[in-house]
Amino acid sequence: MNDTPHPYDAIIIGAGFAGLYQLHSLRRLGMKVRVLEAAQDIGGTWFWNRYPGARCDVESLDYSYSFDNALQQEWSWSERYATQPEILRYVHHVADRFDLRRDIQLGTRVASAVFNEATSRWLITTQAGEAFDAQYCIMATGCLSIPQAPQFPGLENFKGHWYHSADWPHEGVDFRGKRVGLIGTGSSGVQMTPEIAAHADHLTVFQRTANYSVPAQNEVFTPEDVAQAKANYGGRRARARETHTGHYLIANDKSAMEVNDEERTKEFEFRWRGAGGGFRMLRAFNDLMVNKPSNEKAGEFVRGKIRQTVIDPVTANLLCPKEDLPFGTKRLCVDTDYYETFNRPNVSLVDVKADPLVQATATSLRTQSGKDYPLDIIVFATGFDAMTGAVKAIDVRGRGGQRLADTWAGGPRTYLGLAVAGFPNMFILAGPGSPSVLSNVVHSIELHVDWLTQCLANARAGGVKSIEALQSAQDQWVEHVNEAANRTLYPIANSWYLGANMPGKARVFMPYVAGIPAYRKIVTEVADKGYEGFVLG
Ligand code: N01
Repeated sequence: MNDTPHPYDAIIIGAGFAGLYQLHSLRRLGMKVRVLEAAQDIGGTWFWNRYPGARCDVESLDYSYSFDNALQQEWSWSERYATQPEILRYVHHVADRFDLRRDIQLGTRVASAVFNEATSRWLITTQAGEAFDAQYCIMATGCLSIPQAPQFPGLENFKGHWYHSADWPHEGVDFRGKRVGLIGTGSSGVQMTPEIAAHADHLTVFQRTANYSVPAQNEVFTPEDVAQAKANYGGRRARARETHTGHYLIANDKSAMEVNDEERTKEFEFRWRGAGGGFRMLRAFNDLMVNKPSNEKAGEFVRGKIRQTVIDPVTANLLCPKEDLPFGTKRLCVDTDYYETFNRPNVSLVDVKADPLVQATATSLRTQSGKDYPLDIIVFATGFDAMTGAVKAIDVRGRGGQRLADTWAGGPRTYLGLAVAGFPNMFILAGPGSPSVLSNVVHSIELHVDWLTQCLANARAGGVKSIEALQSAQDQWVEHVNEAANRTLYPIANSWYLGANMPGKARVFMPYVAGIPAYRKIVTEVADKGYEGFVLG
């Protein structure tokens, strides 16, 4: 253990999109800042998730920083939906351009963060025992950073190889000549399926819940596309800021029930074939996520597409999401040739809801009924301890030694998704209680970083040493977040938005569903009223 902790104004935990922009912003205030990053390089999510086919489901022109016009003018995206390597190159470009690396410490996993009430400062200690003393502790730890995989007994004896989508070998995996089993049909599994199928001898997809997937309609940008996008970038960003999710898209302001069948199908077709992408599909009508009959129309449309695409009717039926899973209430998947892949002779689909996977043997995965699936490679695309996992993995202790993990045992409780009562001078970027994963998360990150940077600048100017959310303000916010969610269909699904994918995790809808403009208005008013709901000490 280091006796004299290194003193900083702020420690930022995580060097993904949020951590990098927060570092840049606080540096501009003249603060002494250090970023601690567990991985061996920067990039956060985009460092870890390098599985075949990994790409963002938000368009590259939106999924990028807007804070610096020169940056967005000099960087050229090559595709509508960028691949993981391209996004990682962009992150590196940003780090180099703004000379961020000198304040980032890689390979450094934070073990604990303890608040000192006498000094109003945080003692942040790494797993290696290095200690940092900082006025502010900023969690830029990401919403999807702690991989989650079923603990199959016998996996340790499996003679082949197994991988998780979020911890993928840097050298890649050679699937040629191999029998591959893929568990999970969320965004990661859906993206990987066509890529693995193209190389493996045989791919078995183990599906527990059929989810909805819509085509990305990805395209390679021509030089003219890029020039045009750059010429209109200001307008694009301005429009994106005002949409519900912070994306540049056209939201239809009609209900799916106020139009006739022909008009409804035309709109869905336009979004399926032309516009593409999940967020555009969710905005095909203004009530898809709040009105069951409207939602069901979207669900039926996708099921129709699956039945048209997949030749074998049994497989098609199995791939069709059931009616008890409303459209879009689990994160809508965005794919390229996912359903088409099940027409390949080397791909099979297994229903592991009917007959769950229960164990691994030396050479296979075995289901409850005793059926063995012989495999050379197992791929887990089984998701994450989302939204709270990375924060709770750190032993965070606030006022009176209270542990954040205990405070959040019944689900995350925040004020504005930014701060937690009892944990002064600690902030969370794009975490639970904010639009976060329901939005263009880079936009949400910028919103949070800009708000927090201004808050800390004001605190410094006013001689404020401690900023703490009031318990009453937090309670009201949590209630508001829940009410907003309960007005939608989202809570019906057993999704990771609710923590339902994690055994034993409290079932609480974690992101704020009312949209970016509404959220921005609230946080702006809070600041304008002298940080209402916070105690400035
Ligand atoms: O994880 P998931 P993900 N036996 O939790 C199944 C973002 N993302 O990594 O639904 C069998 O969505 C589980 O089944 P069920 C995006 O926000 C974005 O795919 O729980 N199956 C489910 O099918 C996304 O939502 C991009 O019944 C088991 C799957 O594993 C989030 O990350 C790309 C099982 C997990 O799906 C997470 O996506 C990738 C078991 N024991 C990710 N346990 C893009 O931008 C779990 N499952 C495109």
